[in-house]
Amino acid sequence: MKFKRYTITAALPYANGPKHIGHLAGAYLPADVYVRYLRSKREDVIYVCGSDEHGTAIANQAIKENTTPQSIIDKYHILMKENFDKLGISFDIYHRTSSTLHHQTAQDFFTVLFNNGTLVKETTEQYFDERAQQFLADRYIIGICPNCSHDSAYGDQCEKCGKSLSPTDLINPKSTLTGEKPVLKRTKNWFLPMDKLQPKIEAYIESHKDWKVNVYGQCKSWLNQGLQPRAMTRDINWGVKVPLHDAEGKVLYVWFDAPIGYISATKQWAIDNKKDWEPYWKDKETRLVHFLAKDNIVFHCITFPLMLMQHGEFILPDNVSGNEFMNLEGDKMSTSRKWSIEMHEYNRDFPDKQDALRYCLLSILPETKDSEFTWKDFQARNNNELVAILGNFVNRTLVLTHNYYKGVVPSADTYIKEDLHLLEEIAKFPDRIATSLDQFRFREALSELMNLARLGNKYLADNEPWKLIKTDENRVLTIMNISLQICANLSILMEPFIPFTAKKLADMLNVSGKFWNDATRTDLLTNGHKIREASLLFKKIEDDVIAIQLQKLEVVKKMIEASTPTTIEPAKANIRFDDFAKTDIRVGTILEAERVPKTDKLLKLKIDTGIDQRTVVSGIAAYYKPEDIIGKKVSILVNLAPRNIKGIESQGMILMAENSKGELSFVAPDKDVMNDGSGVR
Ligand code: B3M
Ligand code: ZN
Repeated sequence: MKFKRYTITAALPYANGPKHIGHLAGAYLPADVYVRYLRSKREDVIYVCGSDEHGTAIANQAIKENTTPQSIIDKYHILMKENFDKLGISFDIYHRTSSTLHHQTAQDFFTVLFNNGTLVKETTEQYFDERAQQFLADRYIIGICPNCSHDSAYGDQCEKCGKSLSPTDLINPKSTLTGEKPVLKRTKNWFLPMDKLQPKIEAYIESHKDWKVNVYGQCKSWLNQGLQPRAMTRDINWGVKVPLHDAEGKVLYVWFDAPIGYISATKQWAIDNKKDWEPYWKDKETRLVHFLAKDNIVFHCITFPLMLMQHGEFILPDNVSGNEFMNLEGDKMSTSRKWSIEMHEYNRDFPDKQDALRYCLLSILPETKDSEFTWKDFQARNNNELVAILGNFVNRTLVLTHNYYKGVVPSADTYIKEDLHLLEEIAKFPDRIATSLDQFRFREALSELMNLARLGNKYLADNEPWKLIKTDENRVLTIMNISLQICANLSILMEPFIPFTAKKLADMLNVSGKFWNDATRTDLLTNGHKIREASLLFKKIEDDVIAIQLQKLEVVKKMIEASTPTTIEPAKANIRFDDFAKTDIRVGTILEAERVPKTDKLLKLKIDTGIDQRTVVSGIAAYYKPEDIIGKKVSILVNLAPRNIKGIESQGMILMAENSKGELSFVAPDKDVMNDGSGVR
C-alpha cells in the first residue's frame, strides 16, 4: 500500500538521567535513518519525540539527587535534546510531557475513555508505605520477579526479563522510598479492562503478521497468557492530574499519558509550523510507525492501540519496529551501574566522529537479537570500512580529478562493456537499499551502501587510472567520469546513515538539492561541472584513543566487582531534629577488651565514656582482636536502655560503620579528642 504521509515516533525517553548509545541504537537512530530516507524520497513525514517527564522513575531520581522532580526533568530534558541533536537525530519536534499542551491532550483523551464507559472504576488493595504515607506504584516498589527471580524487579516491570508486572506480583516487596515492607490499603482507580478487550487487540495483532518476528512473537505470548485489567491512574502526586472531581491526589498512569505524548508533540509541531496536526493521526492514508526497544513493545502493540481503538478517532500503528538490546563489552549496558557509553560522553570524547558512531551502531543494530558494542570493533569499523573503503574511494577519485582535470568533471569518452555493466549495477542501488529500509533491515541497507563504495574501489583498482594516464588519456576520462558519478550517488544514498559525511561529500562535489531517486542516474555530475577542494571524509582512530576508553571501563568494572550486586538501601524517612537530639552519643576510650566465652562474634569491652566507666558487649570479634583495641577511641550511644547479652549487662552501643560485605569498622573522631565527656552531634 502506498501511503500519503508518515508519522514516525521514537519512544519518549524518561528524563531521569542521561541516555546511552544502547538507547540510541534501540530506537532513535534506526528511526532517524528511516525518516531521512523518507524525506529523501520526498514523502510527507514527521518524526516526533520528546522527554517522558512523569512517573515514579522521575520522582525516584529526584530523591536520589536530593532535589525536585521539576529540576530533574529540566536538567535531563536539555541534556538529551542537545545530545540527540549533536548525533544528527533529526526530530521534527522534541517535545516534553510536562507541557500544558500535553497535560490537556492527555486529560482530554482520558475524558473520552471515561465518558464512553471504557474505563472502569474499581476499589482494590494496593501497597502502601506507612512511614512515607504513600501508595507504592510502579517504581516506588521493588521485589523479586515472579517470572525470572531477579531480585530488584520494579512494581511495573522487571527490567531483566521484560515482564510487565503489578506491585502485588512481586515477591518480598519493599518500598524504594523507605525500604519498609508495605501494607495493603484500599484505594480506587480507573482501569482499562484489557481482559474484555482482548479479542479486539487479538484481531489487530493477527492482521499484522508482517511485523518483525520478535515483535509479533512477544505480542502473541502476551495474548496467550491472557490480558489483565490495568489501572490507568495512580495515587501519586507527580504526573497529569486525573480530570475527575472524585480523583483528588491522583494522576494518570505514566504509560497512559506518555504515548499520548506523540500526539501532543505533533500538535505542538503543527502550531510551530502552521500546519494541521490531524491528518497525521486521523487520516487512514497516514502510516504510523513506532520505533522502540523490546521493553516497550507491549505498551505500543497492545496498550496504546487499545486506547486508540477505544477513543475511536485515531489511526492505529501500522508497524512497530522493536529492537533488542545492545550490550557493551560483554555486559548489559546500564547507566546506574556506569557500564555504559552515555551519548554526552561520546560527544565530549569524539566531538567530530558522530558519523563513525552512527555507522558502527547501524552495522551492529540489535534488529533480531541482542548485539554487542566493543571499542575494538568500533575502531575496526571506522578504520577498515569508513576510512579504507568509503573514504579511500572518494578521496582517490576527487584527488585524481583535481590532479588531472583541475577539478572539472571530464566527459566520458567511450563506454566499454565493463563500464556499461557497472553503470547498470550502480543504477540498481537506490531500490536495493530502499527495499531493505522499507522492511526495517538497517544493517542490510548499510552493507548495500558499502557495496556500492566497494564497487567503486574495485573499479579504480582494476583499471588503475594512475597508470593509464601515461598511455591512454581517453580511457581515463571515462574511468574518472564514472567514479565521480558513483561519488555523487553515494552522497545521496549515505545521507540517512551518515548525514554529516553526506553533507561534506555533497559540498566537495558541489552538488545540492538531490533526492533519493536521483541516485538511479549515472550522469548526476554534468561534464564541465567544477568540484570543490577535497579533504578526507574520515580519520583513522588510533590505538591510544581506544585504550583510554577501555581503561575507563576497567575502572568501572573494578567498582562493580567491589560492590555487592544487591541494590543500595534507599534513605530512610526523614526525622525531626528533636528525634535525633534524643540520642546521646559520646566519645569513649576502650580500657579493657576480652572475648565473650562460647561465642565467635562478641567482645566484652570496658569503656571510659568521660561520664563513667561501663561495660558494653559488641559484635566485633571477627574484625578486631582484643589486644589490638585497648586505648582506641570509639563513639558510644550511652542512653540506650541496658540489654542482657549472654548473661552480661551491656550498657550502651558502640557505633560501627558497615560496608556492603558486612565488614565493621569503628566510627571515631579523626582528631585525638580527649574523652572528657564530649559528645557527637
Ligand atoms: N519512557 C520508557 C522508556 O524510556 C518510556 C517510553 C515511553 S514511550 C511512549 O523505556
Ligand atoms: Zn524478571
